[in-house]
Amino acid sequence: MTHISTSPVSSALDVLGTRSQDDIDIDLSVFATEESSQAAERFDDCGYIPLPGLLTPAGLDQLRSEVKALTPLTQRRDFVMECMGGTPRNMTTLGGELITEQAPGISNLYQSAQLMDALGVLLQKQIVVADDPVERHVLNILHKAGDTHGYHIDDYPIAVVMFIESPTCPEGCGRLEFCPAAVGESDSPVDHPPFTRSHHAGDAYVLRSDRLNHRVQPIHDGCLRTVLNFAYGFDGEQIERTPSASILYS
Ligand SMILES: O=C(O)CCC(=O)C(=O)O
Ligand SMILES: [Fe+2]
Repeated sequence: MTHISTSPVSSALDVLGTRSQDDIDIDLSVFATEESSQAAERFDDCGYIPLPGLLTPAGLDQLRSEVKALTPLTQRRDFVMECMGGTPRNMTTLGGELITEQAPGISNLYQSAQLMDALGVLLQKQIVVADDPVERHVLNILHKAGDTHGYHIDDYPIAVVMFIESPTCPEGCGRLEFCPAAVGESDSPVDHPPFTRSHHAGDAYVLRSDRLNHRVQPIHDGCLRTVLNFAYGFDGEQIERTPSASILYS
Protein backbone atom coordinates (compact mmCIF):
# COMPACT_ATOMS: atom_id res chain seq x y z
CA MET A 1 0.00 0.00 0.00
CA THR A 2 1.29 3.45 -0.83
CA HIS A 3 2.21 5.46 2.24
CA ILE A 4 1.30 9.10 2.05
CA SER A 5 2.84 11.45 4.55
CA THR A 6 0.52 14.22 5.65
CA SER A 7 3.33 16.45 6.90
CA PRO A 8 3.57 18.67 3.79
CA VAL A 9 -0.20 19.17 4.09
CA SER A 10 0.20 20.17 7.74
CA SER A 11 3.07 22.50 6.93
CA ALA A 12 0.98 23.95 4.13
CA LEU A 13 -1.79 24.47 6.70
CA ASP A 14 0.70 26.15 9.05
CA VAL A 15 1.57 28.88 6.57
CA LEU A 16 -2.09 29.86 6.24
CA GLY A 17 -1.34 32.32 9.04
CA THR A 18 0.63 34.39 6.53
CA ARG A 19 -2.19 34.82 4.02
CA SER A 20 -2.49 38.09 2.14
CA GLN A 21 -5.79 39.63 1.08
CA ASP A 22 -5.40 38.20 -2.42
CA ASP A 23 -5.17 34.65 -1.06
CA ILE A 24 -8.24 32.54 -1.73
CA ASP A 25 -9.40 30.54 1.28
CA ILE A 26 -9.31 26.78 0.64
CA ASP A 27 -9.85 23.87 2.99
CA LEU A 28 -6.69 21.76 2.74
CA SER A 29 -8.12 19.15 5.08
CA VAL A 30 -10.01 17.70 2.09
CA PHE A 31 -6.63 16.40 0.91
CA ALA A 32 -5.95 14.61 4.18
CA THR A 33 -9.02 12.44 4.60
CA GLU A 34 -8.86 8.76 5.50
CA GLU A 35 -9.60 7.83 1.90
CA SER A 36 -6.77 9.92 0.55
CA SER A 37 -4.24 7.47 2.02
CA GLN A 38 -4.89 5.34 -1.07
CA ALA A 39 -5.50 8.22 -3.42
CA ALA A 40 -2.34 7.88 -5.48
CA GLU A 41 -3.09 4.24 -6.22
CA ARG A 42 -6.69 4.98 -7.03
CA PHE A 43 -5.63 7.88 -9.23
CA ASP A 44 -3.33 5.59 -11.20
CA ASP A 45 -6.25 3.18 -11.65
CA CYS A 46 -9.13 5.47 -12.37
CA GLY A 47 -7.69 8.97 -12.93
CA TYR A 48 -10.27 10.88 -10.88
CA ILE A 49 -10.26 12.14 -7.29
CA PRO A 50 -13.11 14.27 -5.91
CA LEU A 51 -12.23 17.13 -3.57
CA PRO A 52 -15.66 18.10 -2.18
CA GLY A 53 -15.66 21.45 -0.38
CA LEU A 54 -12.11 22.44 -1.35
CA LEU A 55 -13.32 26.04 -1.51
CA THR A 56 -14.55 27.37 1.82
CA PRO A 57 -17.65 29.60 1.70
CA ALA A 58 -15.30 32.61 2.03
CA GLY A 59 -12.99 31.28 -0.71
CA LEU A 60 -15.95 30.67 -3.00
CA ASP A 61 -17.14 34.27 -2.44
CA GLN A 62 -13.64 35.56 -3.23
CA LEU A 63 -13.50 33.55 -6.45
CA ARG A 64 -17.03 34.62 -7.42
CA SER A 65 -15.96 38.28 -7.10
CA GLU A 66 -12.87 37.75 -9.25
CA VAL A 67 -14.82 35.79 -11.86
CA LYS A 68 -17.47 38.53 -11.96
CA ALA A 69 -14.79 41.12 -12.63
CA LEU A 70 -13.37 38.91 -15.41
CA THR A 71 -16.72 38.39 -17.15
CA PRO A 72 -16.47 41.42 -19.49
CA LEU A 73 -13.22 39.96 -20.85
CA THR A 74 -14.65 36.52 -21.69
CA GLN A 75 -15.38 35.36 -25.23
CA ARG A 76 -18.23 33.33 -26.62
CA ARG A 77 -17.17 30.18 -28.51
CA ASP A 78 -19.44 28.10 -30.76
CA PHE A 79 -17.55 25.70 -33.00
CA VAL A 80 -16.39 22.11 -33.36
CA MET A 81 -12.84 21.25 -32.33
CA GLU A 82 -11.46 19.45 -35.38
CA CYS A 83 -8.33 18.23 -33.60
CA MET A 84 -10.47 16.51 -30.92
CA GLY A 85 -12.70 14.43 -33.17
CA GLY A 86 -14.97 17.30 -34.21
CA THR A 87 -16.58 17.57 -30.75
CA PRO A 88 -18.63 20.67 -29.89
CA ARG A 89 -17.52 23.73 -27.94
CA ASN A 90 -20.51 25.85 -26.98
CA MET A 91 -19.27 27.89 -24.07
CA THR A 92 -17.82 31.19 -22.91
CA THR A 93 -14.12 31.17 -22.02
CA LEU A 94 -11.18 33.16 -20.79
CA GLY A 95 -7.56 32.10 -21.11
CA GLY A 96 -4.73 32.22 -18.63
CA GLU A 97 -2.94 35.37 -19.73
CA LEU A 98 -5.80 37.74 -18.91
CA ILE A 99 -6.51 35.84 -15.71
CA THR A 100 -2.87 36.39 -14.64
CA GLU A 101 -3.17 40.11 -15.44
CA GLN A 102 -6.56 40.74 -13.90
CA ALA A 103 -7.19 38.17 -11.17
CA PRO A 104 -4.40 38.02 -8.55
CA GLY A 105 -6.37 35.71 -6.26
CA ILE A 106 -6.77 33.05 -8.95
CA SER A 107 -3.18 33.23 -10.16
CA ASN A 108 -1.82 33.22 -6.59
CA LEU A 109 -3.96 30.20 -5.74
CA TYR A 110 -2.79 28.41 -8.88
CA GLN A 111 0.86 28.67 -7.90
CA SER A 112 0.44 28.54 -4.13
CA ALA A 113 2.73 26.16 -2.27
CA GLN A 114 -0.24 25.10 -0.13
CA LEU A 115 -2.22 23.81 -3.09
CA MET A 116 0.71 22.38 -5.04
CA ASP A 117 2.25 20.64 -2.02
CA ALA A 118 -1.08 19.12 -1.05
CA LEU A 119 -1.59 17.92 -4.62
CA GLY A 120 1.93 16.47 -4.73
CA VAL A 121 1.32 14.55 -1.51
CA LEU A 122 -2.03 13.32 -2.75
CA LEU A 123 -0.62 12.03 -6.04
CA GLN A 124 2.80 11.08 -4.65
CA LYS A 125 4.50 13.00 -7.48
CA GLN A 126 6.27 16.33 -7.82
CA ILE A 127 3.81 18.75 -9.41
CA VAL A 128 4.98 21.69 -11.54
CA VAL A 129 3.14 24.71 -12.96
CA ALA A 130 2.20 24.61 -16.63
CA ASP A 131 4.67 26.45 -18.83
CA ASP A 132 1.93 27.63 -21.21
CA PRO A 133 0.54 30.92 -19.83
CA VAL A 134 -2.70 30.45 -21.80
CA GLU A 135 -3.52 26.95 -20.58
CA ARG A 136 -2.28 27.14 -16.98
CA HIS A 137 -5.56 28.44 -15.61
CA VAL A 138 -8.70 28.92 -17.67
CA LEU A 139 -12.28 29.95 -17.05
CA ASN A 140 -15.13 27.96 -18.64
CA ILE A 141 -18.72 29.20 -18.41
CA LEU A 142 -21.72 27.20 -19.66
CA HIS A 143 -24.76 29.46 -19.47
CA LYS A 144 -27.04 28.88 -22.48
CA ALA A 145 -29.33 25.89 -23.07
CA GLY A 146 -27.27 23.14 -24.72
CA ASP A 147 -23.90 24.64 -23.81
CA THR A 148 -21.30 21.90 -23.61
CA HIS A 149 -17.56 21.33 -23.49
CA GLY A 150 -17.30 18.31 -25.77
CA TYR A 151 -15.08 15.25 -25.48
CA HIS A 152 -11.36 15.94 -25.45
CA ILE A 153 -8.10 15.31 -23.67
CA ASP A 154 -5.95 18.10 -22.24
CA ASP A 155 -2.29 18.73 -22.99
CA TYR A 156 -1.23 18.70 -19.32
CA PRO A 157 -1.58 15.55 -17.21
CA ILE A 158 -3.26 17.09 -14.18
CA ALA A 159 -6.44 19.16 -14.19
CA VAL A 160 -7.75 20.58 -10.93
CA VAL A 161 -11.24 21.81 -11.71
CA MET A 162 -12.95 24.10 -9.19
CA PHE A 163 -16.65 24.82 -9.26
CA ILE A 164 -17.70 28.45 -8.93
CA GLU A 165 -21.26 27.62 -10.05
CA SER A 166 -22.90 24.27 -10.76
CA PRO A 167 -26.40 23.50 -12.03
CA THR A 168 -28.90 22.54 -9.35
CA CYS A 169 -31.85 21.62 -11.59
CA PRO A 170 -33.65 18.42 -10.52
CA GLU A 171 -33.05 16.61 -13.83
CA GLY A 172 -29.31 17.15 -13.47
CA CYS A 173 -27.12 18.50 -16.25
CA GLY A 174 -23.60 19.74 -16.84
CA ARG A 175 -22.07 16.68 -15.23
CA LEU A 176 -18.51 15.58 -15.88
CA GLU A 177 -18.18 12.45 -18.00
CA PHE A 178 -14.91 10.62 -18.47
CA CYS A 179 -14.07 7.38 -20.21
CA PRO A 180 -12.15 4.80 -18.23
CA ALA A 181 -8.57 4.35 -19.33
CA ALA A 182 -8.45 1.69 -22.01
CA VAL A 183 -5.38 -0.51 -21.76
CA GLY A 184 -4.30 -1.38 -25.27
CA GLU A 185 -7.89 -1.32 -26.52
CA SER A 186 -10.28 1.07 -28.18
CA ASP A 187 -11.18 4.02 -25.94
CA SER A 188 -14.52 4.44 -27.69
CA PRO A 189 -17.35 5.32 -25.26
CA VAL A 190 -19.26 2.44 -26.89
CA ASP A 191 -16.71 -0.11 -25.62
CA HIS A 192 -16.22 1.62 -22.27
CA PRO A 193 -19.30 3.47 -20.99
CA PRO A 194 -18.25 6.75 -19.40
CA PHE A 195 -18.30 7.50 -15.69
CA THR A 196 -20.50 10.43 -14.71
CA ARG A 197 -19.82 12.69 -11.72
CA SER A 198 -21.71 15.69 -10.36
CA HIS A 199 -20.33 18.48 -8.23
CA HIS A 200 -21.59 21.43 -6.23
CA ALA A 201 -20.33 24.99 -6.15
CA GLY A 202 -17.25 24.98 -3.89
CA ASP A 203 -16.25 21.43 -4.89
CA ALA A 204 -13.25 20.48 -6.97
CA TYR A 205 -11.84 17.38 -8.58
CA VAL A 206 -8.50 16.16 -9.91
CA LEU A 207 -8.43 14.41 -13.29
CA ARG A 208 -5.70 12.62 -15.25
CA SER A 209 -6.77 14.82 -18.08
CA ASP A 210 -4.19 13.97 -20.73
CA ARG A 211 -5.23 10.30 -20.68
CA LEU A 212 -8.95 10.24 -19.99
CA ASN A 213 -11.28 11.40 -22.70
CA HIS A 214 -13.66 13.76 -20.87
CA ARG A 215 -16.50 16.16 -21.50
CA VAL A 216 -19.18 18.21 -19.78
CA GLN A 217 -22.75 17.19 -20.55
CA PRO A 218 -24.95 19.88 -22.15
CA ILE A 219 -26.71 22.12 -19.65
CA HIS A 220 -30.42 22.91 -19.52
CA ASP A 221 -32.13 26.24 -20.05
CA GLY A 222 -31.69 28.53 -17.04
CA CYS A 223 -28.71 26.61 -15.64
CA LEU A 224 -25.23 27.98 -15.03
CA ARG A 225 -21.94 26.10 -14.73
CA THR A 226 -18.75 28.06 -14.11
CA VAL A 227 -15.40 26.39 -13.47
CA LEU A 228 -11.75 27.26 -13.21
CA ASN A 229 -9.42 24.62 -14.57
CA PHE A 230 -5.86 24.62 -13.16
CA ALA A 231 -3.43 22.63 -15.34
CA TYR A 232 -0.22 21.16 -13.90
CA GLY A 233 2.60 18.97 -15.13
CA PHE A 234 4.75 16.31 -13.50
CA ASP A 235 8.33 17.35 -12.82
CA GLY A 236 10.68 16.19 -15.60
CA GLU A 237 7.90 14.91 -17.87
CA GLN A 238 7.30 16.36 -21.32
CA ILE A 239 3.82 17.08 -22.53
CA GLU A 240 2.43 16.53 -26.02
CA ARG A 241 0.99 19.82 -27.16
CA THR A 242 -2.15 20.10 -29.30
CA PRO A 243 -3.55 23.30 -30.81
CA SER A 244 -6.80 22.94 -28.83
CA ALA A 245 -6.01 25.29 -25.93
CA SER A 246 -4.94 28.13 -28.15
CA ILE A 247 -8.06 27.66 -30.30
CA LEU A 248 -10.37 27.73 -27.27
CA TYR A 249 -8.63 30.34 -25.13
CA SER A 250 -6.66 32.78 -27.33
O1 LIG B 1 -15.56 21.74 -16.76
C1 LIG B 1 -15.07 20.65 -16.49
O2 LIG B 1 -15.48 19.92 -15.56
C2 LIG B 1 -13.92 20.13 -17.33
C3 LIG B 1 -13.05 21.24 -17.87
C4 LIG B 1 -12.09 20.75 -18.86
O3 LIG B 1 -12.12 19.62 -19.27
C5 LIG B 1 -11.07 21.65 -19.41
O4 LIG B 1 -11.07 22.86 -19.11
O5 LIG B 1 -10.20 21.17 -20.16
FE1 LIG C 1 -10.28 19.11 -20.20
